[in-house]
Amino acid sequence: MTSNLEYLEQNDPAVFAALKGEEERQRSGIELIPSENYTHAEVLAALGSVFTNKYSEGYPGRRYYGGQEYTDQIENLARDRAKAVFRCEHANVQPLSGSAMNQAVYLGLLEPGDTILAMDLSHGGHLTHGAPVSHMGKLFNFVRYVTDPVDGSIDFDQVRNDALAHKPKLLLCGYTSYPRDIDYAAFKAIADEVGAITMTDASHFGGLVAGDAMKNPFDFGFDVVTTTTHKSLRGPRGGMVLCKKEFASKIDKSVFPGLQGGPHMNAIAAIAVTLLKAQQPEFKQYAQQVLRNASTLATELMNRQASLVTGGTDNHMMVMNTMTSYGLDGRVAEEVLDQAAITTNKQIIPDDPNPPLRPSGIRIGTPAATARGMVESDMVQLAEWINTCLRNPEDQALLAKTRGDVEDFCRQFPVPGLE
Ligand code: DSN
Repeated sequence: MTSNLEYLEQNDPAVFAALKGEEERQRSGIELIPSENYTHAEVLAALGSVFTNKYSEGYPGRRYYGGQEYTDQIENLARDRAKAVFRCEHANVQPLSGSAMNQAVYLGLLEPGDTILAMDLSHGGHLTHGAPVSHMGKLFNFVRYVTDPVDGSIDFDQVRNDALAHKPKLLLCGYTSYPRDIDYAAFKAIADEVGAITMTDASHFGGLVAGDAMKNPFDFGFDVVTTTTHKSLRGPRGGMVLCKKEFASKIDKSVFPGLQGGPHMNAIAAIAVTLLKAQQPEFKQYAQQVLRNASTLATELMNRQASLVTGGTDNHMMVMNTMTSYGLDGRVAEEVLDQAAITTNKQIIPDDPNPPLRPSGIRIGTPAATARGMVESDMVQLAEWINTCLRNPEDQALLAKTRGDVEDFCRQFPVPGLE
């Protein structure tokens, strides 16, 4: 029988060639962007399934189209598994992305113009946490807290003062580029003092919470947790809003019909699969290994020449100041490492004097490398390559040789979903 991929090869060789090229890129290099990962073969199967053909506006048992007996099963499975994995009362698995899930929370629980207290973009917050260039930054009154210039910790005196002064309706913690864990109890105490809803954007570390390797905000009484499904959770691209029952109806109405139309049922099937995987003992081991690898890589980089924002990591990522470490801006550092088949991403650092496309740092993370089976001893080798390349950015022969070494090394580690 002809497989779907064989049809693609025969009938659209241009797309097929790009797909094969990307497969080989993912196989032969080391993926260190902290928000990327390798998903499971079962997730790829669900994503490429006939669920992509189906419209399912509404929710299980209350749809606007017929033919929903299997989509209802799938969405109920995904919701129930999400509630079990994250120990929460309600789950909405329909958001198409991380931005949509955060927008759904703000638009569902607040009124335009309401105040939200959240982390500043250059200190690690996400665009949807109120960056002035985002629509959310225009629609709501965001007040932004920053981190301590010396140790990178969150200054809770400042957060409390801002909360007392601005009376936010929502207090948001969570990050896209911050290498430390969160003091949920401290955030909750401040929110309670001013009557704010508590929300964590756990997109980066959702998988580490699911795997019990990092703290769960619901254990501290948080109201809402959002997470993308494709980062440390290792699922398809998508988002989830998890919340207490009292917010369930507002959240569901906000996602549909407030913000979105038809959910992507193939992605929801893949989220269900992802959450079954997240309940297995192997996933807990994976989550712990992600943290051990990050800790080792951070230490090994700092033992060489690297300066890391906050002086290390508590989670899966580190933010390297490439200007002070190597005299390179983040764009050049990213390009140098790309030449050696080591993929990172340029990143602004706290109060970065440089613009976002030429920032002062890069982000490095371990979820994808760990998914391939890399362990602490491999992190020592990665640190050595990263340091050597960034010390010698003009040495084309060295970069080419390192690329060969990296590709040989990577052959030992099968890529989930590909092999
Ligand atoms: N793009 C994601 C990240 O890389 O962290 C956040 O949206």
